[in-house]
Amino acid sequence: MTTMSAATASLTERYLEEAERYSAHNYHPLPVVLERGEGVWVWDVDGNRYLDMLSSYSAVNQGHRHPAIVAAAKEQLDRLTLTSRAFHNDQMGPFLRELCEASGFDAALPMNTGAEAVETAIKMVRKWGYQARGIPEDKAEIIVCEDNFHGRTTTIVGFSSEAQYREGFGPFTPGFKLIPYGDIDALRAAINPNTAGFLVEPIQGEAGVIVPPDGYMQQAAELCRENGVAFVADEIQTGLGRTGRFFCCDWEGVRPDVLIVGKALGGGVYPVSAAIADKEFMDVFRPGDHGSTFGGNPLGAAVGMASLRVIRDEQLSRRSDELGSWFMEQLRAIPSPHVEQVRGKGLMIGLVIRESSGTARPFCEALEQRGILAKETHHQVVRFAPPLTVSRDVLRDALVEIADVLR
Ligand code: IF1
Repeated sequence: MTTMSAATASLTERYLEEAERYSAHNYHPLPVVLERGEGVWVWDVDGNRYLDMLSSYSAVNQGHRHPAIVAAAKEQLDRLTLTSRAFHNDQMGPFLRELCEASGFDAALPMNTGAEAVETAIKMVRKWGYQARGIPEDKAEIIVCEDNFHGRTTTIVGFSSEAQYREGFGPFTPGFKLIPYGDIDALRAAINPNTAGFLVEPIQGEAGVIVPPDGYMQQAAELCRENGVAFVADEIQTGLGRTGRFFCCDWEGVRPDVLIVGKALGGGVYPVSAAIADKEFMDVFRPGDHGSTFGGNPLGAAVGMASLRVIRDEQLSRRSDELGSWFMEQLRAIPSPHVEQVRGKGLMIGLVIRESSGTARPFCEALEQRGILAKETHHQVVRFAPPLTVSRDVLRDALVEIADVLR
């Protein structure tokens, strides 16, 4: 148990009060105030150490402040940080080359947040639909799945099936069609001559780590290919080693038409995202069509290169695969009346709490008291997604605490 001394407890309280007073109330964070991170560990202002089992929703796959990524950032900070795309810089080209070579595509359009890269993919696929497929102007449709999460812009929440993400933010962008996740027949039925693309998460993260039936991604990609529909994989959360392969699509040998990456591309140090595709799709963009003040900036590019190299050099995908399957096995072996299911791939894991046992939040609060930071999603699911650099020993120690809480 970690205890707070009276004196320092006021430190946490003071920070909590200040955040409560000055911040919009758009989150319900656990009452922990972090001040330092290193590897898989973070420390709060009272000196308590926690194992980070969220990794900022998979943006910290390389661990907090990975030395190689921090060094690359510091070096670039001392050279050049922002030029805009009105001029070239000496980092963007090399970064995009490494990103394209690592992912196996012709070209990439660099952005910053995941939502911006998703919006980029939406514009790319619509314009491709008009130019290459002859879809009548303003009639392009993109199929998406129920329980999707692709970001928080008004266009993206407009096709969310989660009422709270839409409430009060209308009117929304037309041209999106919702189908059940994992259902090939629903996809087949939804495709029509105006369908430009199908946008899908290989595993639905925010929905609670929903793994589709085996073969779903492969069959969906095949169906899209047969119908000339662009297959767009949102790997912002599942990508870059998280599920035990470099991309989750690799589990089924699927090569999407458009690949969207973000989060860990910035190594937990700087926002870096991108839409990646072959020239058939990428070349719909002409100068001035689309852009971003920070997209492709030299600091993000230097960080992005270092982030990719760490994933490769430390074989984070293989670690995620091996440690993830072992960890899920151990979680399933815990005798607990509260656990309905343990699901996921690699170190992207969701532990489902039975409704009869209440919600996942109290379990997350109990874990916090034991030095483990995990976050619930959608009431019943405790997400376990540690940095992919985590060791088996650390996970073994965590299992002792997790088992205690679950009992
Ligand atoms: C929040 C969770 C939510 C994503 C996928 C695009 C984006 C995300 C598959 C947008 C972002 C974040 C956003 C953050 C919490 C977290 C999240 F799924 F990871 F748990 F919300 F659902 N595609 N996911 O997961 O990327 O613009 O945020 O860089 O909004 O609360 P972003």
